[in-house]
Amino acid sequence: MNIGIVCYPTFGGSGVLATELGKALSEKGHNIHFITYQQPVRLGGFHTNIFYHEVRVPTYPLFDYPPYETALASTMVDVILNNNLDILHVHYAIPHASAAYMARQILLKQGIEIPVITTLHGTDITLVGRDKTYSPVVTFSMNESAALTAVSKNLRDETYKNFKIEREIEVIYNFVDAKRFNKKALTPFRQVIAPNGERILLHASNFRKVKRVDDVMRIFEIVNAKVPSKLLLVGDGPERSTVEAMCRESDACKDIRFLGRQEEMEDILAVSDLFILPSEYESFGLVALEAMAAEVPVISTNAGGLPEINIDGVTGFTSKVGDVQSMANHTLKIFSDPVLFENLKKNALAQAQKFDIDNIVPQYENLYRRVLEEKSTTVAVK
Ligand code: GMT
Repeated sequence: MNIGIVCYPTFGGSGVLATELGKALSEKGHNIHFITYQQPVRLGGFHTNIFYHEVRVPTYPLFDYPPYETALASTMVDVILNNNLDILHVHYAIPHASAAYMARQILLKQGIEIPVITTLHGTDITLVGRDKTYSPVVTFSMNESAALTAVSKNLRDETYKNFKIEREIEVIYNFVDAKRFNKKALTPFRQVIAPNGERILLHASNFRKVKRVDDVMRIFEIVNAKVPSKLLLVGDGPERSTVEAMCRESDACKDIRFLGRQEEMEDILAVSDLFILPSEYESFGLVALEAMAAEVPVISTNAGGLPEINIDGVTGFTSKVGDVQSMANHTLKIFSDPVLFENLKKNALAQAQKFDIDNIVPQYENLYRRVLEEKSTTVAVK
């Protein structure tokens, strides 16, 4: 199949997932056309059947807000025509689903029908999409998609609750390449970070408010006072300076490293003991799944779709949002009980394997085939 994939190219989970999906589909022989404003971060290297089409947004003094959605829809039209795309799969509803709707309408006038699949990832629904400013357009374009998928049951239910959805939302969970993330730790790397055999805690996010990185700091302070430990903070974003200021005031600061954005998460996970994700909301929590694939148990909240991924007492522990004492207690309990720790690691890997790339990518392929079959039936009836 010739498949167009539209996503945000940045470090966010939706872009990562879309990129990994495109790479996996290309390995299965499909031609993948990424349409986005920048080369997706996880794309890397040269792939014979992956193509990247950059959306350029010409500016003009009149434009206080350059019209990205219009540029995107026009680029979609060009890419579909030039490359004979069979299907367009957009990740993150805003503004990708409405731009795809526009491209589809333009092409219908030329007698070309391109089915659009929209995958909802989280904040497009829970934070941004629910805003009245966006809601009518998001609702309309979701309903107009040939298929609508959500990355967890929680996100599906939230979408039904908050929008007037007139069609089925299918759940296709996010995935991980379990083999790739299951790496052996590089001993010298671990020795540099934790020279005296300290425990290593890890958090990775885009440092937005929803991630509650300040709670990571509070959890670490409690743990660090009892167990020699180090904290690695991966990522960057709006809350980073606040958290760095907190760090400066803390006795634990000497044991904390801000690593900034990192591409090789598997190497960092390989030296980590526990992953901390105290988010206010996660539709899924792809980073938690990547941690599990690296046999790193997860201490998280029970918000959103997290309990679907991190099973309390099995792959890690879940607590109420903001309950830093509970998350710290769980961490200390794990560090004091080697049998529990080993079981959690083993279970985390087994859980990640259920979400392995080889199990999930075929679900998208089946969806594409079904949508294309439905399209040909509709055309035949007409
Ligand atoms: O919050 C982020 O990390 C970014 C955001 C995105 O759109 O890239 O992530 C959302 O999509 C990811 C991939 O499906 C999910 O794993 C994250 O849980 C989800 N974030 C939220 O729901 C806050």
